[in-house]
Amino acid sequence: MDKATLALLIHGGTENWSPARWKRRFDEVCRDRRVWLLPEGQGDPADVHYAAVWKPAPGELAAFPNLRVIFNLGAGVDALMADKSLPKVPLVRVAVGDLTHRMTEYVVLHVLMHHRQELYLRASQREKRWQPKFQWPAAAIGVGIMGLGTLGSDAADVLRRLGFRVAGWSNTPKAIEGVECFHGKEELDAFLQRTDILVCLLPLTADTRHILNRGLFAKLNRAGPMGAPVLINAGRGGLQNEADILHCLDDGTLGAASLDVYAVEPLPPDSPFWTHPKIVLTPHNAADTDPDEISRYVAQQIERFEAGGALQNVVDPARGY
Ligand code: NDP
Ligand code: OXD
Repeated sequence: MDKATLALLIHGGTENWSPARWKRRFDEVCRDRRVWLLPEGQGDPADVHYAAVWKPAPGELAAFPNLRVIFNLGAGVDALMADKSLPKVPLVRVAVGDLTHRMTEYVVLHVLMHHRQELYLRASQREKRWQPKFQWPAAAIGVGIMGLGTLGSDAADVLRRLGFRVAGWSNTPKAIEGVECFHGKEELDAFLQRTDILVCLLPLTADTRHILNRGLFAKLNRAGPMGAPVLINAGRGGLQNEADILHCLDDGTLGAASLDVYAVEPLPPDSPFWTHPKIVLTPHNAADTDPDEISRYVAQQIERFEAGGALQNVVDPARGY
């Protein structure tokens, strides 16, 4: 056990974030390394060189004076970026095929659900109503993906292959086969105007907070076969103005919404989102990080780093993602 210690700080609170389960996986892939599950910690904080974390409390990581790398056990690092005392060491995030494909499943599921009028059809079934409506083809629908990074670009490619007219919006210019690419604030309106189903896979940063608001929804295409545009947000709750979503669903600016993330999580029991007939809600599980896959990913990165190699998927603190 002469290798530097890895500390686990996991505060998810749901089944996938069971700290004991993550500890077992890390013990298996780091056999010759001490793995401490904190805060039950046992040793000297100075021994900790690596930390693998999910939603650590602000200030928690500052307790390790010899930290070399922080591994975030998810893709989004907004919670860590908000910690003013975060040690100034490389922060590595998750960008792996397993997580990406889970998110693409979620996005495709929800795009198809709205495109194929599932809310109407399920209500018809409950009411024993045999009244099919006209079903338009996928090519009639413009899907616009905010965020063309690891997750957005994969979802865009699969949706394009299903026949949707796919566009994406990012910070910097992109070229993706068959996807109309927009970037920067100047091109946001043009992107929105051709979008019937808006999918948000942005990171939460100072620039993107509350970007999903009434002003933005009002610029989406209203002339498509769906009648009113649809919002799908699996990025972060802080990206959305929740009062605006409710108003826009109620006055018809939006036709429906699929939401996976919320300003406050777990979503409080008195949130109107739970029972809103135009909202399809999931409990922040669009794309779970799998303990088997991600413990291996972290262990491999540490081995490579200790052998003098470069870390992968390092966050740029200036951009915040
Ligand atoms: P990436 O960093 O790979 O991609 C982020 C994309 O957003 C990039 O294309 C980037 O542009 C774009 N972007 C960032 N800021 C802006 C801006 N101000 N204006 C325009 N575009 C912007 O992240 P991932 O794709 O891996 O993940 C995206 C987010 O998904 C995560 O941050 C996380 O919040 C969320 N997530 C949610 C999960 C869930 O279960 N609900 C699971 C996993 C992730 P550019 O390429 O030019 O830099
Ligand atoms: C993530 C998430 O960021 O699960 O990976 O939200």
